[in-house]
Amino acid sequence: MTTAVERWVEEQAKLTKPDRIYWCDGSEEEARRILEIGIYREKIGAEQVFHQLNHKNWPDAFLHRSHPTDVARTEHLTYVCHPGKETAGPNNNWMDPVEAKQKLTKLSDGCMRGKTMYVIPYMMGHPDSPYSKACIQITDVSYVVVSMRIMTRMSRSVLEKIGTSRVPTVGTSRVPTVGTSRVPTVGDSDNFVKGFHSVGDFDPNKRFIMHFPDEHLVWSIGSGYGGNALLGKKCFSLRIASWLGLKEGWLAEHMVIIGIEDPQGNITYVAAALPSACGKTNLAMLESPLPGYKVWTLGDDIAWMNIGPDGRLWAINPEAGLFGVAPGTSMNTNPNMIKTLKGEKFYPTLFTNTALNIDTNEPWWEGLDGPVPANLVDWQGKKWTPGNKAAHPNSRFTVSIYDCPTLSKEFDNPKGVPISAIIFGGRRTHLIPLVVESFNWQNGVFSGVRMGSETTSAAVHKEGVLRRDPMAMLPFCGYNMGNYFSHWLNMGRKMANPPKIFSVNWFRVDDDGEFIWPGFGENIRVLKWIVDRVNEPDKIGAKETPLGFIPQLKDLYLDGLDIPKEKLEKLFEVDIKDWGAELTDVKNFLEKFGENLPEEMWDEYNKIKG
Ligand code: GTP
Ligand code: SPV
Ligand code: MN
Repeated sequence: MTTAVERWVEEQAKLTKPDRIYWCDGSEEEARRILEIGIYREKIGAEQVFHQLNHKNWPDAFLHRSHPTDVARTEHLTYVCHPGKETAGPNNNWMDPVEAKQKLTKLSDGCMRGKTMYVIPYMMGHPDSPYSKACIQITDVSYVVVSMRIMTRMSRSVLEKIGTSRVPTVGTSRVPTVGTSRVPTVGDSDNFVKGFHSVGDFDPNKRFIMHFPDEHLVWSIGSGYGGNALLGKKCFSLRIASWLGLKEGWLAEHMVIIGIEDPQGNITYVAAALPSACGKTNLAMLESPLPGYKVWTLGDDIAWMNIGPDGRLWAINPEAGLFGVAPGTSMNTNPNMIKTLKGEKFYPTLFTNTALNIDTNEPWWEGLDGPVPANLVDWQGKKWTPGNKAAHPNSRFTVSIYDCPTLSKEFDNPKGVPISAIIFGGRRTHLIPLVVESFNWQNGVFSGVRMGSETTSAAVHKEGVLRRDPMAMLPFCGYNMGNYFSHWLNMGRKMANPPKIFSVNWFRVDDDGEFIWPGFGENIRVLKWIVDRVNEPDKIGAKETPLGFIPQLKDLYLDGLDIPKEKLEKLFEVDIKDWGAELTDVKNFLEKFGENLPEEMWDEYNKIKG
């Protein structure tokens, strides 16, 4: 008797016509074999392969160069295919599912000819967690297989889980306008998330990342880049999972999870949403310069949050690895990440599109410690000349979270950790204060909704342009964000003890365009204020403003910081008359959601507008 997984794989093979089908077991031995083949291919001059780096300085680390047109997420080619356009909302590209499948079927016909189809069984979340999900991805790229081994819990035992795991309960959500979409009854043995991935011929004109939320299916063709190709990550754990969260009453968010330990040894758990390339990984591994304070890492990109029996919000990180931005990472900015990259617990570590020091055979990127090496090849393997970027600005590493020296001992706790504070933050060079505490849940949800951020190189688009990015989820919410905002409000109502909500901005600049706040490790000073406001609100001061509570300089621990007072004060300026353009921009954005925008958001808007 064939299983549902075997039947699905057979169907995909019939379409894609690979030479071979290989079922991955997720073992280290398997990863070593795949890498060896890639290294051999490099030696004979093939493309899309692996280069072994200096093992002494970077144990078990390999460099991979991607196709030069394929170096970041492509939001304009990413679609969410609900049966109704309204369900996808103005925040998503939409295509009718039938039409989308016809298009993809055509593009996928024979796309794996001459190649191996790898079948990857994996879990998002700890296998014992009630919140985890079993998934299958097929791919024709060995780099994707090795990356998935690092980023997820990949194992044959997942196959046994499929067929016994529970079918998601549907229909508990109280949000009105999703009623048009049909949720198919998923048979028990069919209860797995399906990911179809092929790079096709890398043609950017034939590149699509399509999501079919009701079928728990992602279909991605034409790109081998991270978020486009590692389908457990943004595609499933955010776009599809956010939809499951709406139906089932939980939240899938683009958030860091950390535990902040104070000098008494108490640990307060916090989740923080910042847009792509805006500091999540750095925050997740923060090394505190304040004596007695320590940050424990649970996740750097994605949080799944459920309401526990105690009425609190409990978070798990569904991932098992870190896919982080290389440029700017150093012993100075993020020592724990450098230690993680050099860790030897988990095999292997991958670098993608960094530069290469050809004298020492080490990876290199702008901002790494030490002098610029004399002999570099750039991210495309060409001799580097000063004045050009050596590493691609969105070059990244893929490394196991188990190699992280600050990994929380709760990381593998199937229940997750209880969240006491939620932080929203954007990259804003002007206007937005360093930190603000919201008045209450609804007011905090609005601070997330009106969030803006200047665009980065994590996706293909013009950099540095301000765009609204609610909860850092604009590219990742798998349905109409108007309904997503209602869902957030509903979650607050269902909790006996909801987290406090804060917003932060590390990126305000002075008149010379220099960052005012030192950021990185020093962000612990802001976290300390947040934790104190959560645990001892009467003991620690704050000033009321139209946006929320803001610390005065005396309320922040600033000892040892060498920044003039006038400069620091600039970080907290809130002059509502400067907010005209900002509020107009927020209003224009809110209007896009029409009837789907909850009334409460207009109430909050009007309170600030005054
Ligand atoms: P994704 O992986 O794309 O989701 O990004 P991320 O949010 O994890 O961002 P990451 O921590 O990798 O940081 C991205 C860039 O922001 C890097 O170049 C960092 O050096 C820089 N950065 C991070 N934290 C700070 C900070 O506190 N201050 C300043 N000025 N820059 C920061
Ligand atoms: C992001 O862009 O937010 C990332 C990298 O975390 S990717 O996985 O490619 O989306
Ligand atoms: Mn991210």
